[in-house]
Amino acid sequence: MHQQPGPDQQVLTTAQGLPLADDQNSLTAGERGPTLLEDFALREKIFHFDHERIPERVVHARGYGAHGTFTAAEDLSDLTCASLFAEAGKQTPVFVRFSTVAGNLGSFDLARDVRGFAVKFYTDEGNWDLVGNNIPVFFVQDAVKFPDLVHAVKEEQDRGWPQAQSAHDTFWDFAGLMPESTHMLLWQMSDRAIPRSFRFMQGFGVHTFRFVDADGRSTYVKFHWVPRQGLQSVVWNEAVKINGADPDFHRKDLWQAIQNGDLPEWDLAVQTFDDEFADRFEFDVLDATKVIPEEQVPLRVIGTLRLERTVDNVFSETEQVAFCTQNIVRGIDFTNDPLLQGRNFSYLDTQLKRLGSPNFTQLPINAPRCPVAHFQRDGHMQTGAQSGRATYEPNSFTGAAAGPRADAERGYRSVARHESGDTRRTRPESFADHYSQAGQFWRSQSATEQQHIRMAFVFELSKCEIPQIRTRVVANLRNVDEELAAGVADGLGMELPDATEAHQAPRHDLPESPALSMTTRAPESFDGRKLGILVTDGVEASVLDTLQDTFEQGGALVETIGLKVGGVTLADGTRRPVDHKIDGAPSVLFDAVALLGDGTGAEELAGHPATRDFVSDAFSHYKVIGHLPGARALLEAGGIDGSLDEACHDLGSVDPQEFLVACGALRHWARDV
Ligand code: HDE
Repeated sequence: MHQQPGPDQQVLTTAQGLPLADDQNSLTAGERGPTLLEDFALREKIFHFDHERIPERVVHARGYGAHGTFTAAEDLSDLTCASLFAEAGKQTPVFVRFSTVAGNLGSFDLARDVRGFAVKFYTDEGNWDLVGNNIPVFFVQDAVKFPDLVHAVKEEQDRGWPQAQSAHDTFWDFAGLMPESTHMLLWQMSDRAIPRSFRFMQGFGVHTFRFVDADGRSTYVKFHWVPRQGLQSVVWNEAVKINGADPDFHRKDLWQAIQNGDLPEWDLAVQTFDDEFADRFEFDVLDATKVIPEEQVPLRVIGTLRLERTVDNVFSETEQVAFCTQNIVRGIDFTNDPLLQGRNFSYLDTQLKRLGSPNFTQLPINAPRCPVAHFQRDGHMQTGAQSGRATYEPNSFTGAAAGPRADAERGYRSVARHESGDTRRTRPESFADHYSQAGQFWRSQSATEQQHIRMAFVFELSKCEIPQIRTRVVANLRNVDEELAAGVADGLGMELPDATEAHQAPRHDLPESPALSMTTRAPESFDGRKLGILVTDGVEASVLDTLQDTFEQGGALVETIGLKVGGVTLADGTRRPVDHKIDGAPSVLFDAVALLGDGTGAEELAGHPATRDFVSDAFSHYKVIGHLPGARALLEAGGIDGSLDEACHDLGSVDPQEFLVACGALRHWARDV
């Protein structure tokens, strides 16, 4: 059907700007005749459509981005001359992209996986890309093993599955044969790999970098992003169900939070140290499979990142953003970490493949927000019309015709460092301890965290069809912790194999590092989290309103769920629309739930199979539950009426404010499920 443009509407044109009279019909010879080749409007439209896709990222394909601002906390000139840290309060625009690693662009958000945490700082001296993850260590020590790792975790080539999962033979085959991955496996099997949302996870630069001051003095630095929202994850059974109920759970969460003005924030903190510390530290600071415990080198907060704006166009911004680890600024430099050195090649190379032209730096999302002047010319999709006469230097022209020149004082200088030695392909002996920090991580977890790690190993290895693959991994785990290995072997129903012969004997005396446990950074309140209210006909309007207002004033998001999306009829006869129909909003989508039911309304809802799952899942996922006395039928439907515990609150007697405070607790782990 043809619609004329309204007074404020633009006229539809071709890409050449030609206004179109009709976009409903192609040009044919006669009313029912063949389509004419002459129809340039049809050809142009379909031609462009045919070319809409670009190659997805070979890893981190599925991601979600947002714009924000970084604010420096202090003048850091004692450590670095990077201009973004020059004074307290200095602001730098940023673009952040979060991602999963293994899945394709269209995969689900709650894969058990590492999350990317990539930040592009548009500084006044060029772009700095801090391309990090939500886990501070990595699977392999040398870039040469990265393609093998990724091939192993991606879907298997002879069958094309599994999608976005490490729970299959090839991944665990590789992991078992690469003992250096053991520390990372402990993190990957922890709840960190199933975060509640991007807003509730840490970020890490992983490698050791350098800060460089104005005199060229360098200090080693490790970067950490610490969420002011606290750390929170879901449980595995929940993750599996969220993927079905809402595959876009994480991207929607970030979008909703920003749209609602609940702007997420992270502190940027650093660990800095010198050569003397590096020499005496138990492990090599160039080895990306190791952390430096915060108890040994404490964090220093140097600024805060706030995400403020969702993108206008996901393709132009989130898809076309091109992070490159080689993008650094004056005051920051690399180290010889062999993983980092390899990355510095890979990212630039991959952007050319994805974006098709070396001029990808001119796309608005990638373009620096400071003056850019160089002699790089032409190429596919050149959008700049560079002026002047000389396109080389030195040249003898003067003024604008001469073009730009390097500035020995203001320009970037690499740190002067002394390197020597024979060329060779060997792994340094200082990288040889593959188990000790894995053991330290394990011992630093709470009992609940340990249980989840053990269960994750059992789940993943149960998906491996080849018994020797399971055996090899458990043999490696014996070098981490005997109890862990025995627990996993028991869960798999197998004999405990002999321990793998370690290249370097594991140490079991590294002290616990409480900072490695998520429990030390749990959220302090329900602020920024989501309450799901199951509501039936017959509920008092004032009860629903007070609960909703209390939570919203406490910074929470509230969504209501009923039998029909058209709404419920409250006790006073008024109709109240709800946000979701029960089948479309299982309790896995909420951090806590309230069951507001009454009489026949509650009985009717209780008869629905989705209600049973809503209630029983909320309970078995350790959630705080509020319930009105009239919601008895709902508790019965979920089979939990006989097992209510101290995290199940009777909203007939408990004040909504008290319930809000109770919901602030992460989960009721003590619950017997
Ligand atoms: Fe990446 N990685 N990576 N990686 N990585 C990519 O670049 C690579 C590594 C990380 O949101 C690719 O643009 C190699 C560690 C993030 O756009 C590619 C090695 C860490 C993102 C690439 C690593 C990361 C990527 C794919 C081993 C944490 C997503 C598409 C030497 C510190 C960035 C792209 C975004 C993306 C290569 C290891 C983080 C192919 C060769 C360690 C967050 O260039």
